[in-house]
Amino acid sequence: MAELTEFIDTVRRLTDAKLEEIVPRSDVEPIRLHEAIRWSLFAGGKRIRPAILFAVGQTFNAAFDNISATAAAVEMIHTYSLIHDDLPAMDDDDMRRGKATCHKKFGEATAILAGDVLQTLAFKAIADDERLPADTRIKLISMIAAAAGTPSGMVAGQQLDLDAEGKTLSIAEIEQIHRGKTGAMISASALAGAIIGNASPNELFAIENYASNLGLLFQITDDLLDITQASETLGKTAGKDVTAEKATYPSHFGIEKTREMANQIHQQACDALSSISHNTELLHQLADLILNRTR
Ligand code: GRG
Repeated sequence: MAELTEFIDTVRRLTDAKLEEIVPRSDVEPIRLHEAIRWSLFAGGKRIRPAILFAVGQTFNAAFDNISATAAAVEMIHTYSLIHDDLPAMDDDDMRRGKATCHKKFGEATAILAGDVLQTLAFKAIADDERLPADTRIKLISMIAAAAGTPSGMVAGQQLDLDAEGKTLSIAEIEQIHRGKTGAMISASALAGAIIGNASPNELFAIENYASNLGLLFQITDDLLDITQASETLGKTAGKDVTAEKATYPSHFGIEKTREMANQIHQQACDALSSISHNTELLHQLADLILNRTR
């Protein structure tokens, strides 16, 4: 695990350096918008999606310099989604990444615009990345845009999640929400690493399977942490799922059964790696980290 901690530190350093290049400190108007973007982007997120992207890229021998811009892009899309998710019209939250949410600090209009900038600049970062061949950039943009925007993607998952509040859902419906809201961008991060590393169609298929289990696992552990951890540890308001009557695995199955399911899904993620002939130790370690995470 010491190796994984070192790897994640490297990922954080490389991703943050690229984000600093894309959104540097600036005293050009509109300064308020600029500060709002940086407030959320550099608030101390775990950088899990970049970690998945770098780990898959490394598995297929991609150079780190070829990964950084896409890693920054997925983190920008993720941060935009968190800013918008926290708005009063959605989850209405005051705390994110251990700080005031973007709209609490800068107002709703600026928070919406900060999210808009992050989303559009994410695609520009990939389009402008001259280290990658043009066809790779187009593949990445198309795949990531689909993960965010199609009916099985992140935004649609958010809509289903909002629609589900206060309702009793079937397990298939809960899973559909999770696969969209959380899983789509986690899968996109993994697939981006495989695309940059020129993985074969069979390897892409295996990574897709690994990542779709990882995405589900991430959301299930998120649901468990929401119940079992304090707000200070999570850096966001704990216990909100129960208050908002959210459809979650623990609300459906209870905590113990949910833990068992998390173990099974972790195993499925690991099994999906067995057909890959490259060294997948790092990807196994990432799955372990997500299963056992405490924040
Ligand atoms: C508003 C378009 C739009 C989409 C919202 C990401 C999302 C979709 C909503 C956030 C609420 C939530 C709990 C989503 C599940 C995904 C998730 C666990 C997000 C938090 O990701 P972490 O834990 O956050 O990686 P950090 O802050 O560490 O980056």
